[in-house]
Amino acid sequence: SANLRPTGQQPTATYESAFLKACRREPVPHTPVWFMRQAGRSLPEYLKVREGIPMLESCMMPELVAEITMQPVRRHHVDAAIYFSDIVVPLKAIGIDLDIKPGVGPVVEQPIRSRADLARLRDLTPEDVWYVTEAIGLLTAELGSTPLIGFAGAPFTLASYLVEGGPSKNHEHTKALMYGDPQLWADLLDRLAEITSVFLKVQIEAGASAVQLFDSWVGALAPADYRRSVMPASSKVFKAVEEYGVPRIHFGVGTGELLGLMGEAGADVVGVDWRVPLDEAARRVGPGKALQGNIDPAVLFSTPEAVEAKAREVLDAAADLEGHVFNLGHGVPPTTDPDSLTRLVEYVHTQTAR
Ligand code: 1CP
Repeated sequence: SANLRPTGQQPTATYESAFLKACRREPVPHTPVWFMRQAGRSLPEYLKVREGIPMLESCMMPELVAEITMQPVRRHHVDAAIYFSDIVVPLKAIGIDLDIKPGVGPVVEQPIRSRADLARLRDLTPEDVWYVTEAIGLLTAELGSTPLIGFAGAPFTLASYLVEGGPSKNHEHTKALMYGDPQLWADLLDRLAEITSVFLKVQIEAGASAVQLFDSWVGALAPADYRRSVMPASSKVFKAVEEYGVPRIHFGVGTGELLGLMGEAGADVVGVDWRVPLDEAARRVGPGKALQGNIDPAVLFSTPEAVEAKAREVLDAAADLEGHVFNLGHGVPPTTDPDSLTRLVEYVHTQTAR
């Protein structure tokens, strides 16, 4: 069957897209490209439609979400769209009192640090995030053969916002809980795994062709702590969506020492930041998985020649990979010149055309 999903019909052209082929480690017509945080503040058309609308409110407006998700596809001709939302949206949807503050990020009014606090994390239902189903319905109609990537925050990274109360450099409260009360920590991550699993299922059932689990801040942990205190919850999420047969991407920043374990957790594609060359990352991850990445986002502020040289370096390191999805090593910085991204997509496509 052209469609591995048990429900609905996915157009064969989507299944046969370069992005999904690379995720499945099949031969591709060209190396597919998309960018983490490709929608957003680097695009003037984004700033225009978001004017006067708070971030979390915008995530609950299906037509606006569809428009913002389409913007980088139209402008840059990337090989995949990523659903416009934020990792804290499912937490907001179950009634956690949080906001996304401009220039700061997610801020949680009452952090979760005790057994009693845990009771505030109720189950997520598809009805809680009706706007996601509606927006993805609009998107699959408009995207044609371009696949849509759904995403969620991984249990550790979500926990870091909930426990710290907002963005944090050293994740001190989070680690204090993890080391100091392992049972409460395990229960917290398990709760978050349940919520995240439902959130990803909703996106896949609505039409997402792949999912990415963002464990952005898990690079703060040593491998032994990752294996003991994080991997069970992340594995649970990957297992929960396994039956759909859509590629599962797993990404974090500063995770060079964790790449093998992050693959082992249940990913089909492992995202790599800019610190580890892809040939070395492939050795750490082992066979049977595709890789995604990994040009340093900061090079986008340099000259077009420097961007091309760096892109060439990434493609050379990826030459022997089983499957490669070209991406940045982390998100598009807000002040990036969008033309540098358009040129980069064009460069990778022409350099790798087969
Ligand atoms: O390409 C796209 O469509 C972007 C959609 C998107 C994604 C994938 C947004 C919109 N947020 C995210 C995921 C996300 N959110 C992650 C994982 C990805 C990553 O590592 O970058 C994380 C850690 C967050 C949390 C978050 N939300 C931050 C980081 C704060 C910190 O701890 O340093 C910030 C600044 C936000 C707000 C946010 N999310 C998205 C946008 C466009 C914004 C900016 C707010 C605005 O425009 O008002």
